[in-house]
Amino acid sequence: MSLRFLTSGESHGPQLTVIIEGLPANLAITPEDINKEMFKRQGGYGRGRRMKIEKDSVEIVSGVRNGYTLGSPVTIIVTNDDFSHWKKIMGVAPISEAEQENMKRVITKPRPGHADLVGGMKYNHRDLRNVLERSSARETAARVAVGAVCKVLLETLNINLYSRVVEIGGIKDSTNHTLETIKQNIDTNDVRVIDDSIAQAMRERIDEAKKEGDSIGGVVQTIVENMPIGIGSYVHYDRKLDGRIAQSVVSINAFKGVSFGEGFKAAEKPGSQIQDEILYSETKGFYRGSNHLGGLEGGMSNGMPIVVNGVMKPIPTLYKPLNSVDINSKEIFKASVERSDSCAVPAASVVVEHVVAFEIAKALLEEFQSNHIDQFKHQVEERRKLNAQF
Ligand code: EPS
Repeated sequence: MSLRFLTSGESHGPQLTVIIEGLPANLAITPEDINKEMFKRQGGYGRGRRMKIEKDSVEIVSGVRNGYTLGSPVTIIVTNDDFSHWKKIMGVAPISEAEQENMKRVITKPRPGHADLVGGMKYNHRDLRNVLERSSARETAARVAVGAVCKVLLETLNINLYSRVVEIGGIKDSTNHTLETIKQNIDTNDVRVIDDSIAQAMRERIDEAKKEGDSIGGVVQTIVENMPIGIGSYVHYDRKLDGRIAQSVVSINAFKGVSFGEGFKAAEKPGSQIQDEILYSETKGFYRGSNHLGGLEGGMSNGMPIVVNGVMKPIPTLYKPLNSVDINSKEIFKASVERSDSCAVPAASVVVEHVVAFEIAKALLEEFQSNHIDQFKHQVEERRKLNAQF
């Protein structure tokens, strides 16, 4: 059995819930370990008013006793503080049609780019709130909680993850920063970009979009350091680690693409500049002279840092009116909303880091089946020797 999780919860419902199954026993974990990551996801320049209402902090309600995992399912709860304003509308109890009319919260005007229209058609919902409550990016809070637990697990193996923003609304950090520079400058500003002068240009671009009632997207990057060799497999499509990471990243709300290492630039370069040469020394064993491929060959980790890039489209909830059609009257209307984020790229970089952490932890636990943490650590240490022994 491998590591798995299930999330539940609506954006304005009482809470998000997540159950994680397959964690080894005796892993030291506290709510604070998770909360510090939740806090990062809530921040970032360009977030809207909702994040001022929420103070995402988790409660662990099963699977952990006196600071250590038991090996049983771990349940984590994130309370939605905004629910206090939505008790009737989002309540479990049935309400009359008249009450529903009075509340004026029935949504019949789908937003272009969101799940609203197709979701309504698919599930036969005439109130599109029934779609948007679950399709909202609020769900990513639950996935960060899962990833935060996985990061704690990975830290016990000295595997660390770093995430940053590389582009917002066309403004790029094009410098080829070393891993050391990235590590030293991570989390230093509110756009999560390494270079402070670029951060200012990005903030100005976000302000401009906000003033125009528009939204902007960007590119984020996650790096996984100190990955053991041979995680994932070339033998079957659904065991390839890059394929699994790609699925997870593109499943994040508003993500439209993923690449590894130099990614789409590989299309422009000759093979001699894209493959990473194989070198050997007595002290290091086998190693690579470069990392153009982002640490993955044949669907397996090759020991170099794993570099994952994700592309986020601009958020579809816009203040700027776009054409759409009311599902009841069939009249064309210009959509306008009360509340949204103009840019969630910095927050999304945190989400990518956490979904990657889950996929890495899952692949490692599949490779090294373990009931408890010492067993897991021992097997990973043995694998690390392979490089010098092969
Ligand atoms: C979202 C709209 C906003 C965002 C929300 C995603 O929420 P609301 O409609 O309540 O103002 O803030 O993101 C989150 C709640 C979150 O936790 O990231 C949307 O339309 O998807």
